Amino acid sequence: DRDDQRFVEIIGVPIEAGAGHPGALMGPAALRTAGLVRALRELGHEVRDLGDLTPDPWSDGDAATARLAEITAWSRALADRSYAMMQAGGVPVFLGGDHSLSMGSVTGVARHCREAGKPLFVLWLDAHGDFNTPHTSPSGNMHGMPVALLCGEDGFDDVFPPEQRATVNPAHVHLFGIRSLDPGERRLLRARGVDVVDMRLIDEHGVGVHMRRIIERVRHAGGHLHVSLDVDFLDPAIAPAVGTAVLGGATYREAHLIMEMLHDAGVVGSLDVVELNPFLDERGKSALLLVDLVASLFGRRIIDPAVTQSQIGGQAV
Ligand code: B3U
Ligand code: MN
Ligand code: MN
Repeated sequence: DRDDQRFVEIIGVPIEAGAGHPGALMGPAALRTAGLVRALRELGHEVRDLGDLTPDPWSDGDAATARLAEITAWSRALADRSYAMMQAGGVPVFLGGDHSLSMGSVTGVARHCREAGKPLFVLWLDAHGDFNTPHTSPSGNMHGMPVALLCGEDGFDDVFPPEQRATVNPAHVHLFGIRSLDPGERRLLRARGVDVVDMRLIDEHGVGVHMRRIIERVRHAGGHLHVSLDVDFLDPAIAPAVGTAVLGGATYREAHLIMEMLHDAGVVGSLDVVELNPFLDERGKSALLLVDLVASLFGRRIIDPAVTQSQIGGQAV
């Protein structure tokens, strides 16, 4: 019996049009095969799997136009669904699919938070900043742009109609695990005052210091924290199932510690798990690791601590 049981609603978003490599559309299926629903139920949570989202049909044209039309269709459908899931009072979990899906998931969450008068904070666990715009992107891939869209940057006018738009304050965004930025997005991140916890900071201070700082800020504001977990946040040695692997990622133990601290703080209200490309996995190990990390985020622990934070002089989180 635990006092932290939640109502968790899961939805698959099998989109890969935002990525440079095909395969991410198999992500939701692989996460289900790896036992995501079972792991959450074993922790005592009430879990409802809504299946996969289906967007309205989109019109095609040349390749680039078709890709934009497809991402637009998914984003609009997901923003409405995400809002509805928030209104239902549970913790929505969005299974990707490439990271462009966060344009929809976070927009729906932001609309709910705006109406509820709750400050929204975003923790973006990623190797990349995902702060390119159509003007700065070297690749044109939209999975490298969702944070810029969410922060209201120019160049995304056609993705959402005005009545569906809901943005995030760039000063409430925490990028974490960053080790690859393009020149244009680096300039924009600085200009907008986004907090970037890069690998240099993590190596020097450890993940705990920065997680405590972020958690404290959200708690002090009485805020909602949306966590967006890109598989490439993790080191490719432990999570090879990504199209855009970058050396020097988070270790197994850093990643679990982050999830455990987030759970104990009780601030996480919504989650994306994105960029899993099962076609590139090794015997399902990345999918299985992600399920274990989500389980840590939802309360799985090695043993209930006998020594409390105050006994070791740690800062309460
Ligand atoms: N910053 C590069 C690479 C990239 C961003 N996100 C991913 N890759 N997954 C870009 O294309 O915008
Ligand atoms: Mn990434
Ligand atoms: Mn990403």
